[in-house]
Amino acid sequence: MAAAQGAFSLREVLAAFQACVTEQREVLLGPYLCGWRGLVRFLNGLGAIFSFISKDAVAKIQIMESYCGGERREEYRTLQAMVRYELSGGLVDLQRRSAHPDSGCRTVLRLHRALKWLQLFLEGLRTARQDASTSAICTDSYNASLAAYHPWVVRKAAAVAFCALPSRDAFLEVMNVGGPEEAVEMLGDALPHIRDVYGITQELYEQHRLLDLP
Ligand code: 1PZ
Repeated sequence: MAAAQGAFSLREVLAAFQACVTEQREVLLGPYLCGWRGLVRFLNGLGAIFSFISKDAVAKIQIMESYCGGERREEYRTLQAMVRYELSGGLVDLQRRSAHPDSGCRTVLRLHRALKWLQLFLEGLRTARQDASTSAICTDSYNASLAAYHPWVVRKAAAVAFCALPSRDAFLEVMNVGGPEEAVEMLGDALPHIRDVYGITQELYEQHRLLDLP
């Protein structure tokens, strides 16, 4: 597999999520987006069949990067600052997409929902038997998370793409972390940080009633 070549390792990608959380339990958008960039790179290495997924993820990452590098970049340093700034400025469409179709709040919400999929998928991968099917793990994690937010046609396309996933051992190998045991150990180290980022974001969005943004 293409992703197995070169020095690119999922270890560094997942480490970005560890770097997200500050001492004040705020989520830094810089490393958050860096983590997503790395995930997309990894996904692209798995084959062209996943490009409809990575295209959408890239579009969302780009929206966020333009805020983070834009005139109001100070307001987009952390997720907490972003929510405060966008809500107080009336920059979020709460009912339907109209004046602010690409708010940071609604864009991050899509990535946040996908992070739940990632968490479940990596947990599944870590704890599954050696001969387990990656596509089954992926399907289960997707059905338990993101699928609820996707229309039928996207769910169908996702189901087809999942069939193209390699076996668990091959998948652990393309992660480029070392042998399967090392990969499993790395996942064990990385997952608490992903759960943490997810949990903080979920709580923030719950508090501000942002979990259903159109
Ligand atoms: C290793 C296998 C990878 C499987 C990834 C599982 C996720 C499947 C998601 C398929 C959806 C892609 C099509 C785009 C859907 C969009 O409509 C939605 C909602 O956005 P809106 O239309 O409201 O603007 N987009 C999303 O839900 C974001 C999906 C991001 C997925 C990122 C996956 C990263 C994978 C990393 C792999 C290690």
